Amino acid sequence: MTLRHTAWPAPGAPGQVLGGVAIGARSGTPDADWPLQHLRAPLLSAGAASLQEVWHTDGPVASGHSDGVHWRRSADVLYGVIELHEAEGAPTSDTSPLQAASQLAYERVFSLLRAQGTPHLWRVWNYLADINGESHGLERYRQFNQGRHTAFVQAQRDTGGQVPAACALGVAAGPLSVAFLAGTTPLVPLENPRQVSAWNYPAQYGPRAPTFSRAALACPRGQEVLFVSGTASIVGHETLHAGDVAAQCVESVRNIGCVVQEANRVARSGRAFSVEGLSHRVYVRHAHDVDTVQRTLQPLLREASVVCVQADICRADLLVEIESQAIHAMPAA
Ligand code: 3EB
Repeated sequence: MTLRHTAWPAPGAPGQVLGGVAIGARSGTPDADWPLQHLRAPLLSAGAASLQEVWHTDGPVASGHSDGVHWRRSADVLYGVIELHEAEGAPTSDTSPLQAASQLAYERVFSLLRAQGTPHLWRVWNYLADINGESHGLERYRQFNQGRHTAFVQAQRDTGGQVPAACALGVAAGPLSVAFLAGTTPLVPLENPRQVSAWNYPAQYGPRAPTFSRAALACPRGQEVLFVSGTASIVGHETLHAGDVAAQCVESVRNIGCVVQEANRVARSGRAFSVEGLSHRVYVRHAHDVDTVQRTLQPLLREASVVCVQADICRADLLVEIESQAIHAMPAA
């Protein structure tokens, strides 16, 4: 499995495409015939207005559309995307449209993964409109958490411990968009000793805790992949440095460093992961903070690849969130 950044639309790339994400302004590109998540958020990094990140694999692939999920798989890895308009859920008197749509999206993902024999959900990218807005007496991120949690319970999946790495960000408008990587082999979930596990957050952050692990190690054939979830300036369960975007950047990188250290206790490729060796996507709440963010991160992340995107973070007091990943080859057996 490899991940490539390309201009959008992508020139013919070698290897088989599994799927990917297009970040930034839509430019009238015809939809790809492989699953492509559209992250409808401004790209803040210097250069182009849009960027495509594509997962490649070698060997034969199969693809399909199942119940609204567009997917493509190799022998051991499946990438999929589902976009749902909130009206497509089945709200009841005590579930909001967003909650119902979130539950439905995850139910469809889980039934696809069962059918495809790739039950292990490794990494999920969640985007929804107006994440900090309130309706039905609850912040919309918390409604999303309720729907996601219910789907995990109904599929008889763990809601703590063996849960995927993830991120959940707000965009200005558009459908609920969920992309995911899953596989035939279990992930090794990782937690951050400086942070309360998100699946164990106290009720002050909503009636249902978020269902994600701080990071996951997954092993597609011959490789070890580290997915670090969206990571923010949270210590214990509390936000630190409200109002100070530079300090939030430093705290977030410190958290990523701790998770990387946890990964290195169990990694088996023989090569240690490091913060400078990961590639990062940085979500910045206020576009005008991007210079401060880049200036603060540069000495910490050095030569690492960093893509900055404007998006809303799931707590109103968070100004920045960073997610990261790296792929290491396993030594030949
Ligand atoms: C946090 O640590 C910040 O709900 O899937 C980070 C990563 C966050 C994933 C999710 C939320 C999610 O609580 C927010």
